[in-house]
Amino acid sequence: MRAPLIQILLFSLLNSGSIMAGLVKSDTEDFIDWWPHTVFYQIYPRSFKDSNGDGIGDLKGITSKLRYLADTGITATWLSPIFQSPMIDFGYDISDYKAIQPEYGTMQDFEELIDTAFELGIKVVLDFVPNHSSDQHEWFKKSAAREPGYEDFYVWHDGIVQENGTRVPPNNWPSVFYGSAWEWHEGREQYYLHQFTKEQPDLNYRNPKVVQAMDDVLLFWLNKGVAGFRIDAVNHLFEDESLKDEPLSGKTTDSLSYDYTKHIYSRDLPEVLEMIHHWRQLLDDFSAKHPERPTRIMMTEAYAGLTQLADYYEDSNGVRGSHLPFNFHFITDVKGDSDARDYVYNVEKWLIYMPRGHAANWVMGNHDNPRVASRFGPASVDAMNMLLLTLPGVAVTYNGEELGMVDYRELSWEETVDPPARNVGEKLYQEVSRDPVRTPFQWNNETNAGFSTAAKTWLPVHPNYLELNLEAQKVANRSHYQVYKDLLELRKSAIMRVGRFNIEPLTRWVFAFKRSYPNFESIITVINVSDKEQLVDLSEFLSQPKKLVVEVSGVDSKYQPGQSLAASALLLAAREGLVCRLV
Ligand SMILES: *[C@@H]1O[C@H](CO)[C@@H](O)[C@H](O)[C@H]1NC(C)=O
Ligand SMILES: *[C@@H]1O[C@H](CO)[C@@H](O)[C@H](O)[C@H]1NC(C)=O
Ligand SMILES: *[C@@H]1O[C@H](CO)[C@@H](O)[C@H](O)[C@H]1NC(C)=O
Ligand SMILES: CC(=O)N[C@H]1CO[C@H](CO)[C@@H](O)[C@@H]1O
Ligand SMILES: CC(=O)N[C@H]1CO[C@H](CO)[C@@H](O)[C@@H]1O
Ligand SMILES: [Ca+2]
Ligand SMILES: [Ca+2]
Repeated sequence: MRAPLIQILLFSLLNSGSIMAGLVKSDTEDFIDWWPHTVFYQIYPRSFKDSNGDGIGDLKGITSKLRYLADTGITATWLSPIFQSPMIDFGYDISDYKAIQPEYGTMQDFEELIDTAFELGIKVVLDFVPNHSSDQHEWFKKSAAREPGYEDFYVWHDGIVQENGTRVPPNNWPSVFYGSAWEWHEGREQYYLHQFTKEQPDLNYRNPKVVQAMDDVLLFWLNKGVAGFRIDAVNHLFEDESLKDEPLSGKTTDSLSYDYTKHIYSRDLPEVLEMIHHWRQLLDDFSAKHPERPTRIMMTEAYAGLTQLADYYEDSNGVRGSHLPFNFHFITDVKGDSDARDYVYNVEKWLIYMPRGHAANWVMGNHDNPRVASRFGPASVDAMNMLLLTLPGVAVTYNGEELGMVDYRELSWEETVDPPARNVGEKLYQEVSRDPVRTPFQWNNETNAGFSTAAKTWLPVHPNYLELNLEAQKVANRSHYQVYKDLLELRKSAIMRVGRFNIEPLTRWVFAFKRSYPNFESIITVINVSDKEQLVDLSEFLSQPKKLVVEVSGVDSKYQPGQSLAASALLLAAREGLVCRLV
């Protein structure tokens, strides 16, 4: 029933030559491909499910929960790093790109994960961390020892000797995680660059051998059946060869803080785009060679400007790059006190900058940022999931957001393990720690929320798990989880895939958007981002004064699915969202 409807819509679309904002497709194949309308569910492996009772999540644990993803209606997942690592930055410091971290399992466990995912119709995307390896990687050890072929695998420099004989780093660049971005290496007697922790030396992408070695890594995992990669910190790949001092930002006098300089020589260099194009080509070539398999895709992580992110999609010469440059605006540009205009502006600006023929994407959370319930307040959980899941294009959900999990802000200094938090010390750790958003997934009300049978888990479980857990939300009549699931069900309808899109602020605090297509019932999402009840008139927005029928309502809503509403006077509770069908 679903596929033919899409074909009909598609056919009429192509014939009318019309173009829809958000999910515009000039090209039929892309349009019906698996990825432009998918929800990507981010799994943070360390905290998802522990299968062997050591207090640390693992691959067998993930495999055992893939059925949960499928039951929820999730068809794609991206996994934070699962590769061999000393775990200084919890897997973002890789010591062997082709091996599984032993505490997470074996290569066989990974193959079983892929097979099970395949059976359940779930695509698996891996995290690719190209900017830096671990200092425990063979390449770094060889490079430090100046072994032939590896001398220039990393960014090395003698440093500068001052008049009184003191040696200092080549420039003033600070690391993202606090402190100088340069570390003296006793063995090689040179400084090496590290944009993150000192245990994460930056690879040198000006060396073709590094590019080759990384291509090899990508092909290795593609051959294992992964659907693509999410590329970490991509805008940090290149540094200006002059290694000049960066101008000061004026934001802080602390020369060790990342905010100290304007990162004009260490971030967002034009060469980044060339690398993205190179990897896109590799993926496209692989996809072309394996037409029986799904298209292999690339998602990129960069907190960068709109113009740049738009160029990642496709540059001014029409060269395609990242399928999905992550759109973090709901994390960075709207806050608990944002009004309706801020939301509308954030949606519109992405659609305006995104080149035509691409899929929009919306990221609501990840393992680096506070959770929705903590950023916007627990009352906003359903409305934010409605926003995320009814906008056109791809949605990215961080694990636990379907339950409305809350940051565990009360973690003590002793319990804190996140490197940037440890770096800034006991007084300031709470301001930067990412541990509160990484606590174990809350499956049920048993020991450790059903995450693990261990006496102690790697991060403590949030004590609210007795009430807030999946099992409870499954049996409850209404819950965040059920709202989430209903929204995924609604996404399956053709209108959500191809419907034209428009969005408007109705009042200072309420905005609405609509997916519509001639002869189909439109879907309307209305959201009140204020802390007070709001009365709105939707008639003008809807243009035809028809009847609204509730499709999905929040946990505390007085409206029930199926209930009819008058468009001219709709009362929304504080932070309420509502998804309706226009009949
Ligand atoms: C050398 O000079 C720098 C300032 O240029 C100063 O920070 C450093 O402490 C001096 N070192 C010695 C050994 O005097
Ligand atoms: C634990 O969860 C189960 C299933 O949701 C429920 O039946 C039981 O009452 C809960 N027990 C406690 C102590 O909350
Ligand atoms: C679900 O709703 C029914 C009827 O409205 C009620 O009797 C029942 O107690 C509710 N169950 C829970 C778990 O709230
Ligand atoms: C969102 C995200 O994945 N952030 C990562 C960016 O890269 C650094 C270093 O690899 C990680 O620490 C972050 O978690
Ligand atoms: C009129 C009104 O509702 N104002 C409040 C709406 O919610 C925001 C965000 O919480 C408050 O700042 C306003 O005072
Ligand atoms: Ca384990
Ligand atoms: Ca770099």
